[in-house]
Amino acid sequence: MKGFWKKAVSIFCAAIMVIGLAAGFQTASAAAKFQDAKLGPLHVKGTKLCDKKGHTVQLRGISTHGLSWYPQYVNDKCFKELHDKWGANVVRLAMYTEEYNGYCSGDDKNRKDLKKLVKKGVKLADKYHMYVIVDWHILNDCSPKQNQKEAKAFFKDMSKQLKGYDNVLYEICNEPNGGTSWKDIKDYAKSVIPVIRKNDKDAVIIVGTPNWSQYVDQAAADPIKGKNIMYALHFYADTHRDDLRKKMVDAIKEGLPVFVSEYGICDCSGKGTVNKTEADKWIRIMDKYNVSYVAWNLSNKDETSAVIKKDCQKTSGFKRSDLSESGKWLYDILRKKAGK
Ligand code: IDC
Repeated sequence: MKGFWKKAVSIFCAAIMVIGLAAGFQTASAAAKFQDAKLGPLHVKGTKLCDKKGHTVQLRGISTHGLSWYPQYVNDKCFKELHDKWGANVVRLAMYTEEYNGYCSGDDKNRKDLKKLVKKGVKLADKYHMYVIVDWHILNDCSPKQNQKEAKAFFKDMSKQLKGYDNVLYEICNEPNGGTSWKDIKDYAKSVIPVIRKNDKDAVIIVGTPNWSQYVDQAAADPIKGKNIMYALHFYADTHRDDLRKKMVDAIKEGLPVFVSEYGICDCSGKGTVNKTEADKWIRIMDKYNVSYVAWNLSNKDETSAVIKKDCQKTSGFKRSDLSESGKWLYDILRKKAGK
């Protein structure tokens, strides 16, 4: 009798384990499917980003550092891991225009290499079911008008080369600054957007706003005509707090589709204290309004915004112990949001 009960109990336990494992597996694969099911062309409806069925989509992911600077992270294993393990559904390819061998300051070979790298990034993102932002990363060149001619040529060629990739969003000027007016940005956007539209009539295009992509109120007061246009708001949680959050919410309430195409949880120098309390306030409010958010930055640079520790030379296969404080925070947030 004793033996019978022992056997019965162990069979029962084994059955429970099998059911548990199957349920766990199902949840994981359901979450993965949920993420992937969102791929396909996106469009903007009101203030929201939507998939082809009209369902609201929230993109959450990470931005590369400057592509010339840290090209090594644009690799197959790393992108696979960002999707499968981190739960990212978007990667931003930040291509500086001026700094560090930027697209406009470097030579012809550099320009060719950068275009190749952008294309590689788009293909890898596509392979691993992620959206991808092609970012014309102006910064030292305060006004997008400074390199407008080069921008037009770049977007003309890239949108032609990337024809047929439904996963591409174009960010046409990272952060206008140095007193650049909304009028100047609008003029620039009006000359660059048609160039992209010629090859990709429906792609979502993100436009930077004055004062390092913070004055979304100015864009809300005078938006650009045309469809599938979103407006960038960038924040660094230890610097930008209630005031900028209010600016974002007010702009959305006025009907502006806002996209947080870059943020950090440290201060605006990309360094300094990691402020998780303020970061979590940002996440809550962005989630509430379904705003997409992309974290700065995928590198091991010695700065708190970098997600990889400075002494880690790996370019994939990251362990938790390889991640910086902001890296661990991001990893946990992205996984949680993706249901992993
Ligand atoms: C910073 C990088 C840093 C680099 C610098 C170049 O983190 O390694 O030396 O650019 O000027 C932005 C910009 C982004 C900045 C980031 C942090 O879009 O390029 O990256 N930041 O300063 N806007 C607000 C903060």
